[in-house]
Amino acid sequence: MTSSSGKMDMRLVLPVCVVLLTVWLVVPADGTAFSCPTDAYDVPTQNTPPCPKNRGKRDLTSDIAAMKTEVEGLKEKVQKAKSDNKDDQMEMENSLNAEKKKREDLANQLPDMMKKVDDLKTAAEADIDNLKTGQSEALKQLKAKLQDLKQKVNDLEAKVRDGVRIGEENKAGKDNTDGTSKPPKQNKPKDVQDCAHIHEQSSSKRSGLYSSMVPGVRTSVITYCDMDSTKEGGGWTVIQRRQTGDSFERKWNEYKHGFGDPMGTFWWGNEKVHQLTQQKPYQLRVELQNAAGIKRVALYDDFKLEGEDSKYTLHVGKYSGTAGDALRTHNGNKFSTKDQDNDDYAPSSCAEGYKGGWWYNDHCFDGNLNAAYENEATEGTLGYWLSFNGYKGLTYTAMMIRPSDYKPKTNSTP
Ligand SMILES: [Ca+2]
Repeated sequence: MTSSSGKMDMRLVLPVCVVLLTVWLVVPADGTAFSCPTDAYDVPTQNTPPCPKNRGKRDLTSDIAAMKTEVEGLKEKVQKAKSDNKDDQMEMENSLNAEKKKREDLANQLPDMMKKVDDLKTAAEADIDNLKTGQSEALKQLKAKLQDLKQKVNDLEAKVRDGVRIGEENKAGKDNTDGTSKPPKQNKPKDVQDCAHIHEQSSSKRSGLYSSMVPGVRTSVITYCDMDSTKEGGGWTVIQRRQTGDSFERKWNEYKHGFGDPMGTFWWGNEKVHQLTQQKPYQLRVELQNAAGIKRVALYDDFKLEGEDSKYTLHVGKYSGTAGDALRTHNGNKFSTKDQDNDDYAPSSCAEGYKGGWWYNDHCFDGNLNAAYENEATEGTLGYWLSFNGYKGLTYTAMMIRPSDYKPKTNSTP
């Protein structure tokens, strides 16, 4: 706009200048036509304007030449203005064209970009689908395994409930009067309180796993029953056995509920023992064997564990047997584990030091069947019974309980 209006102004300047100059030369100040003499200069009258001194024909020619020069200058300026304007216009056009091209390029690229975005989206969706499928497959497999496991557990429970003996098959010959291995009778399924109850039903029952119901314990309990008639007639509920080096360095809750394999090395569980022994008086039978193969037994009347509130405090009554009374100094002691030091030994935790839960006393123990013995490779590693084997490790230990008043029926087995 500015450039255009400048152009217009410059076009008007030339003619206007010519007119003004002519008027200035020709028209007197009062507006009447007047021409000065060319050769002589008259004294001006009142009514005639003074003519410029020495203003002759030559002067006029000179003025016209100057004016021409000025007009030429103006022309040049106009030309330049035109040229500048043209340059501006061209620059603007170039700029517009560049912008237009940029937009066109972008517009051309847009479909490609859209396609790339679509491809990425498709790939991401495919990945998500694969992930979902994979997870669902893994979950399915896990569920199938779980179902399989449940079925196995159900089968096992059914077998136990049906009274099918699971272990100790080799003892069958010894238990049968004719020395042959007859299959066990399929006794009616029956939940019982402990192994003495099972034994009471039929003294011909053999040692192995049975399902028993323990008061205060909601589910049935898999229990190893020792029915060996040479052990005061049998009917023993086994609560501890060590015949392998499996660790007994366990926490409170493991000792509370039990751990291990009832057919092999295991701890039945303090809570179950408490629940049984608070019903009526029980007796305890301890079996020991050392590295030399020597076997010893310790029997205790009035065996009882108090409840968890009392830290399963141990009670043992009168001792009898061949191993010596190593539990005497533990009578009245609380149970301790590596995570619960309830012992009477102030300097440290006996359970931690000897790597097993027990009813530790003020000098840790005299008998401790859950300790780990690691000093001499020539000895056993399964706990101590000082009155039998001193500070040498044992090779086999077992603890079993039975109601004190249980009288096994006379068995016809020789
Ligand atoms: Ca302590």
